[in-house]
Amino acid sequence: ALVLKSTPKLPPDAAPMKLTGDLMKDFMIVFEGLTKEVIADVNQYKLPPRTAEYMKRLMEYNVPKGKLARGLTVIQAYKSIKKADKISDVEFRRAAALGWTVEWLQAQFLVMDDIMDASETRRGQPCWYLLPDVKLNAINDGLLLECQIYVILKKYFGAETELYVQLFQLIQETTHQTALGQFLDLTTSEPHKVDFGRFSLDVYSDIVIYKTAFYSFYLPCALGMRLAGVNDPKLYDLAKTICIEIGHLFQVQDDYLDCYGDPDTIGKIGTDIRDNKCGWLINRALAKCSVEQRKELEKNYAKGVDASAEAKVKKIFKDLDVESDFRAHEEAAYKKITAMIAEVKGMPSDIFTFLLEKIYKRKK
Ligand code: DMA
Ligand code: MG
Ligand code: MG
Ligand code: MG
Repeated sequence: ALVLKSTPKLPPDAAPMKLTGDLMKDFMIVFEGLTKEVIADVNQYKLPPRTAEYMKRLMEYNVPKGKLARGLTVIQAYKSIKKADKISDVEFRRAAALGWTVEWLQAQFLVMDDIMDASETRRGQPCWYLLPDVKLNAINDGLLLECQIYVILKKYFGAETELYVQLFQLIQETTHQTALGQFLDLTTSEPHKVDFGRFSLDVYSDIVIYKTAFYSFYLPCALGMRLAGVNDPKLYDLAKTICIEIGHLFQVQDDYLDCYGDPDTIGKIGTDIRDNKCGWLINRALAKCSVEQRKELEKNYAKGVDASAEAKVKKIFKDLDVESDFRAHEEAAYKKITAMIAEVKGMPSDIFTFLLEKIYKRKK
C-alpha cells in the first residue's frame, strides 16, 4: 500500500478555530492560531511582556506576506497522495501547520538573506533588518524564527514519535542544505572582487539546487508525503529528482526577475549585479560576449549601488539579448520537466504538475 492508515489528531490544547472551506482564508486562520500557540510557548518563561509583543510583530511582519506557495504545497502534496479533494478539518489543520513550518523557515532565510545581500525591500515592504529598532538584531530574530518552527512541530507532531522524527530530520537536513547553498552563493561573490573565472553554469547549478530547490520544492513535497504516510524511499528519490529540476528553473526565473521584473510586482529591488552574484544572466552573457564586452562587464559588475555601472551591465545584457536566451531556457526546462512527470510511477504525479504550472511564465 502507498500510505499507512491512522487516525490523525490535533494537540489537546490546539487553539480553537472555525474553518470556512476557503483554502487561502483557512490557511491564514491556521497562521493566527499558530502565532498564538508560539506566544503561549514563550509565555511559559514569564519574561517581560514586550517579549511576546516583539515575537508577534516579528512573525506577522516576516512569515505570512509572501505568495505562501511553499506552505500550500504541503497541503497539495498531502491531498495528492491521499487522492482526496476534501480532507477533514483535523487533517487540514495538521497539513497547514506543517505547511507553515516551511513558511517560517523561508522567513528565517529571507531575514538573513536580505542582510547578506544588502537588499532594500522584500514583499513590498522594507527589509526587516532596515527597521530602525531592529538593525542587526535581525540576526537573532532569524534564529528565533527557526526555533519557532520546532515549537510548532513538537506541539503538532511530538506525540507521534516516528512521524515526528521523520519530519524533524527532513526540516533539519534541508536547513543544512540551504545554508550550504547560501555559503556557495556568498563565497562565489566576494564584494568588489570581480573574477568571472569563478563563474560557470555548473557552479551556478550547485548554488541554486542547494540554496533554493531543496527547501522551496523538495521539502514541501516530502513533508506532505511523510504526513500522508508514504514510506518507500524510491518515491522520495523520485520526488527529489523532479523537485530539483523545478527548483532550478524557479531560481533561473528569480535571477531573470531580479534584473527584468517589476519591483512593484515582485516586491523587491534587484541586487544581483551590484552584489557580484553568480546569477543566470551573467553566466549567459559571459558565454556569448565579445572580448570588449567582457572587459566592460568586468569594469561595471559588482559596483555596489553605483546606478550607472549597473545600467552599463544591463545595456550589455540587452545587446546580447540574454532575455531571449531566458525565454528559450524556460521553454526547454518546461518541456524537460513535463516529460519527467509523464514517467512518474508508483504515486500520483499531479503535485508536480501543480508546481510546474504554478511557476511557468511567472511574473512574481
Ligand atoms: C534566495 O536567493 C535563497 C534563499 C535561501 C533566501 P536570492 O538572494 O536570489 O533570493 P532573493 O532574490 O529573494 O533575495
Ligand atoms: Mg537575496
Ligand atoms: Mg541571496
Ligand atoms: Mg534573487
